[in-house]
Amino acid sequence: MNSTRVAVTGAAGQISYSLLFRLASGEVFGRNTRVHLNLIELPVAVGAAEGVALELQDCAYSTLGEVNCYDNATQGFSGVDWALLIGAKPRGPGMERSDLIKENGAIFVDQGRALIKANPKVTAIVVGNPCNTNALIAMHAAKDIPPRQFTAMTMLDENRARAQLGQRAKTPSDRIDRLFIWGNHSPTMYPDFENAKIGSSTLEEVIRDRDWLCGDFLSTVQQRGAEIIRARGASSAASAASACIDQIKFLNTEDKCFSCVVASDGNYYDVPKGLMFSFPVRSSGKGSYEILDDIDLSTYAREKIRFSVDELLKERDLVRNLL
Ligand code: NAX
Repeated sequence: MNSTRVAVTGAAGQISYSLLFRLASGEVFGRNTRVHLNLIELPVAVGAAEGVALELQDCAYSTLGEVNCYDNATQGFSGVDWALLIGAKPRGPGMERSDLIKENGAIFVDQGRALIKANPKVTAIVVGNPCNTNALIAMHAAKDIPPRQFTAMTMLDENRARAQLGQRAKTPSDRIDRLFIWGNHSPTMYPDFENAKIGSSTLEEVIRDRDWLCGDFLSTVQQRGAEIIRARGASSAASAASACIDQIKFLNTEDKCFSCVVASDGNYYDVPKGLMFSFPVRSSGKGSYEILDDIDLSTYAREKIRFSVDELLKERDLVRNLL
């Protein structure tokens, strides 16, 4: 039997409660891989993480190995193959996005440094918001780990877009190909419907309603997080966990194409070097990927993407002292 070790920060939080059981069950890494879990929490919440560890044991998954709880990232990241950076401070009442960026920045400096203890081939997925900029900070702090081992999550945004388009086209969402999210995991993200396909048709040949695509579709996907907070009184959790599961599976599935926040090297689509940006990627398996370089972007798409570039440049300026 193979084995893999996965660290999860924010292990007592809502997303983790939907994620950990699926990681342990064999669904993600297969029936022949034993999954060891390192649950990392703040000291104040490590007791709750220990409760989750008890429940994990009680599922009697044959694929689950050790479950250990830690109140610090340095111990928690020791030897891990996957680091899922989910824990972050939530935005409090009256708090500006810029305050949140600065407050969470410090957490991701510490966590990036702590990743030195991980397997040198670790794959990091940042979920905690603002996830692009947090990933940028962690990537800079983890000096010995190649930038391409850092990713952040826009898979939830892709799934949201896929679901909306599937409903509108009256087709199963997995028949939609080449649907990718560009940019920041924020309302400036751009879900590129122009390059999407359903079977051999373009999406726009099936959904003959560009006003809807440029209007309600875009705003629904871009504002979905806020809509869920309004309806549920809490941010997306099970759907975020599901997207994180998708991202891990896809990073392990050769040739799978999907949306992923990765470091720009400045060579693709005029995105400045060094930004953590959501691109279409093709998985090379085992946690690795290439950016797809053959997407034709219209003037309309380029303008939308520019907004997100500008927003990420501003976010980078806010945390420049941490880079
Ligand atoms: P919760 O507040 O339920 O849980 C967060 C947990 O993280 C808490 O238990 C807290 O004690 C822990 N934590 C905070 N700082 C930590 C640190 N330095 N080390 C270890 N643990 C720490 O939030 P939850 O709903 O689980 O969401 C977690 C993060 O995901 C938030 O930042 C949220 O904004 C973000 N999201 C990201 C999404 C994405 O698509 N990228 C979508 C969903 C979600 O909004």
